[in-house]
Amino acid sequence: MLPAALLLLLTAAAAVASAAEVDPNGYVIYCPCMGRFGNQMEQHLGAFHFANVLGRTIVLPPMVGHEPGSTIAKMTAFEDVFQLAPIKKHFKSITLAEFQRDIAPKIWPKEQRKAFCWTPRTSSTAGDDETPSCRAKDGNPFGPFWDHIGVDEFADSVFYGRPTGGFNVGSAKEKEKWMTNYPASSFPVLAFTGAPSNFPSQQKHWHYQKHFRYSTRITSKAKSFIEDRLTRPFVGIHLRNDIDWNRVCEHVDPSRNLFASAQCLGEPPQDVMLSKEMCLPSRSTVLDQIVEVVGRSGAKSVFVSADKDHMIDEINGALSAYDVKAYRLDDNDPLVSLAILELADEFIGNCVSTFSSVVSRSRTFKWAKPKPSHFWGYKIPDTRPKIEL
Ligand code: GFB
Repeated sequence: MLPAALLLLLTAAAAVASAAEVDPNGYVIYCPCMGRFGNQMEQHLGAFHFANVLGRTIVLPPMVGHEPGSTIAKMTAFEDVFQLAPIKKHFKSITLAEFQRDIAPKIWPKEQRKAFCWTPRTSSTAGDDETPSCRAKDGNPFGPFWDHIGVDEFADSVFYGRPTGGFNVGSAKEKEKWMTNYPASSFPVLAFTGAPSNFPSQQKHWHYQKHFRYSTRITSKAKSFIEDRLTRPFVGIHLRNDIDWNRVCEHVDPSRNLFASAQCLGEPPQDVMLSKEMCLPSRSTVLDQIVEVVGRSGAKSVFVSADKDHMIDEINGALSAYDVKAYRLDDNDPLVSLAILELADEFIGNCVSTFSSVVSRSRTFKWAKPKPSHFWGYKIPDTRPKIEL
């Protein structure tokens, strides 16, 4: 038996050895405060790029969840959703827990915590003499997010819009603006009230999706479902048909991209124009396309992911001639659904939805051989010369 004093010494030494070192290039932390999972993924792609270019360490942010009936967002640790190893291999990053334990106490004391936002945020209750502020903790999910990070209040606000022109750091000149205005020596932590990235994500950043691999818990649930319930080859489909989606599709303008529609139309949109049918496909479009893809690919089963109506009976009716059946997850877990969809042999998604775009990007970039993705109501234009008979 080791004497207690020696044991204590060894434990302390082990803790010191595993403590994260301070990065002299500084840190980026941000709230992915807009939208739900798909929207947040769009924000991560640009924000991770931003931190990479500045040479700063990314504090891996929790995913912000909105549960029905709750007015307080629920935070899920990044590492409960994604594996850390592939992320750490490609991005200088640190978990929030490590940042809070090892880094924040050394370089981010309360009186030096500055919130970064584009311009001051006004409030309806503010008087004329109120000091301009990011009001970083006002509202949900902002307040719950920074509470979770351990920030009771910010000591000051920094409005980066004018000095930097934004978070595009593609050119040396753009990067230089950030380096000179906000050097790590005086700004060790850039704490953004919203992600330092464009929304939706830019095509040039889509390849980063390959580093976001779902946690072992999510992946093993997905693989078990595929093994136990589905028969390969299988078609995975995403139906976005809850009531909130109707309102989004009212904004369809054929001449412009909407949300994630660059995933099928390109950036800027090419050839095909965005249509209401692509955003909110009719039941007959959904059934016809499933039958078409099943027939062409020889699929033996269909996995349906939906936020509201899975249409299982209708799909089974349409596929009765093929002896192919449709299946869904009993608990409708969105993350397990995404993991199944990215493993499907064929995928039909919603071109406008960022939930679908997580899948289509994963399918294109995650595997050695890209997997095909199709979209409701979208037909690739036939540019082959017509042969007159
Ligand atoms: O992921 P998301 O940002 O994509 O938000 P969109 C949609 C959310 O709806 C998902 C749920 O994160 C899920 O919580 N959801 C959607 C699903 N499809 C499915 C599904 O197939 N299965 C399950 N289980 N859940 C945008 C929002 O949605 O829609 C915007 O992010 C806004 O903030 C707009 O609300 C109306 O791009 O599809």
